[in-house]
Formats: sequence, structure tokens, C-alpha cells
Amino acid sequence: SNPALAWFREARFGMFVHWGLYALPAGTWQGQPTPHMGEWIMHDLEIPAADYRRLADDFDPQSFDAGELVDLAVRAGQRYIVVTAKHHDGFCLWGTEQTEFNSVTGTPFGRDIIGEISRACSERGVAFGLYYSQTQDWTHPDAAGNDWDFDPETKDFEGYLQTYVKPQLTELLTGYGPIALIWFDTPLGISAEQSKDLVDHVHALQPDCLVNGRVGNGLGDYGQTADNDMPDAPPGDWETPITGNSTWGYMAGRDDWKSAREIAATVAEAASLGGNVLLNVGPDAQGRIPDGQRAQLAALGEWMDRCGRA
Ligand code: FUL
Repeated sequence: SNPALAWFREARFGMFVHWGLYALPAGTWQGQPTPHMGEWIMHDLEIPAADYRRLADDFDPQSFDAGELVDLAVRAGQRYIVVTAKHHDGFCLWGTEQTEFNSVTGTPFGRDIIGEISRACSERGVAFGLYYSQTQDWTHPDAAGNDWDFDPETKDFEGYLQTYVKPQLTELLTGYGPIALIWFDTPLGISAEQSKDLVDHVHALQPDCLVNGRVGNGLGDYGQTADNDMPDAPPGDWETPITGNSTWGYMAGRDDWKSAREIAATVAEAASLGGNVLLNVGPDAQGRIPDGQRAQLAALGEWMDRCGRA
């Protein structure tokens, strides 16, 4: 196993950050509510890519403060942070050269969100990881997921991996210092050869960067459970991603916050089974963390104080 797993085995609790253009519609598109989760709105309502892309013109989250975000994590007892560099909609939170559909050159905000969070993490000694959707990209004609704009019969998925995904991973793994892990997702339709190619690419650039199990085909440095899942007796190193309410991406009025007590019990149970919990936060269109989530994280911090921080 990868020696870099040492920090992961000690960490036990981390912060997941799902943030992107879906925070603007916040669950409703032209009066129509999405039936599912906030970050899936483009897919579930089959919004044309050309229309969805225009959200970037309104992305200007002036309240975003990376230092404040990382402070919330530290206070809650979280030892690592994983941020959606690119989720399924394809919008990039760094100044990628592969597309203008990014927060730096494609929005009025004009800032490198990945850069700002990576700096805030390194200043505070928090491990920094990146979520990257390697199969689905609903604004890329050759990626998986969007069959309402792009004909699945003519897609060149291998071409997309070689000329888009790998160059983007190179940018992320060479421009932001040490990356603790890459969190791939939804490995449907990816071959074992393609999964291995991505693992090798990550390790060639940063040998100590862990790769999660959702790279596909049983590969990766540690196992991943289903979302919000608690396995019985998992072998090896593993992590479960959990939502703070009932969505990953911000949805207006979705105030069904899990209690700190429930989350603390989940963290304790996972730790007893040798696993980590990655608790999500979904900032809103202004970059603010919802009040209910702040309260949840603060209460978790109090639990950590009582139980003893490592
Ligand atoms: C899922 C994704 O499809 C969700 O949007 C979210 O990112 C979750 C952590 O993984 O399978």
C-alpha cells in the first residue's frame, strides 16, 4: 500500500466542499425545482450546455473567504479538505488552460479558488485534496453524462481522457504544491486500462498523492463507500462521504441539517472500523456557508473539545 496513507489513517475526519455554478440556481431553474440534488440540476432538468454556461457571467461570490472556510474545518476537528476542482457540470475552480469555463478567465469574479484554498490550508497545516469528475463532464462533447446535447454514438471518451483530463490533472498536480489526494467519482464506463492510466498519471506527478477508489475498476489507494454509507466490516483503508443536509451542492431553503450528535456518532463508528468521514459543506452563490451548517460545525468542534482532540 501507498506509504502516504500514514496521514490518512490518522486523519479520521475531513471537510468536503461542493461549490460551483449550481450554487446560483440553488435548486430552481426558470421556476422549476430540481427533483434531486443541487449539483445535479443541469443533468436532471436537461439544461442545454449553452444555457448553463451563461451562469458563469453571474458568478461573483464576493463573500468567499478561503481562510474563514479552513478555520471552520480546523475548529470542527477536520484534518483535511477536499474541494470540487471540477464537478460533473465541467466548471473549473482554477485558471485552467484547457477551457474558458473557469472561475479565473470565465467569470466576473476572476479568482483562482483552488489556489486560495490551497494556500489557506498550507498556512494552517491542513491536508488539501481535490475532487475531479473524470468520466462525467456535461459541457464537454466527448465526456460521459450529457446525452441531451451530445450524441453518445460519436463521443471520443479516450480522446477526452488524453487531451483534456490528463492535462487538467497535470495543471492541478504541478501548480498548487503537495496535493494530499485526488477524489475521482462515478467511474461508469471507464475501462481498467483507463483507470490505471489515471492512477499512474497522478503518481508520476506526485507519488505521495492518494487516489480514491472511485477512479474505478478496484484501483486507487483506498476504498470508497457509497454516499452516506456505513459499511459493516470493510477491509483496508476507506472513507465515507456524507452530506451535511440532503444535498451536496447548495440549495436554497434546504435546512434539514443533520445534528452534530448524529455526525459525531458516524465519525466515531467509522474510526472504530478504521475509516474516515468526509463531511460536506455547500457554500452559496455569494460564497457564504449557510448558518445551519456553521452551527453544525461549531457543535462538532465542541464535541471534539469534550472528547479530546488528537
Ligand atoms: C456522487 C456525485 O454524483 C454527487 O454529486 C457527489 O459529488 C457525491 C460525493 O458523489 O456520486
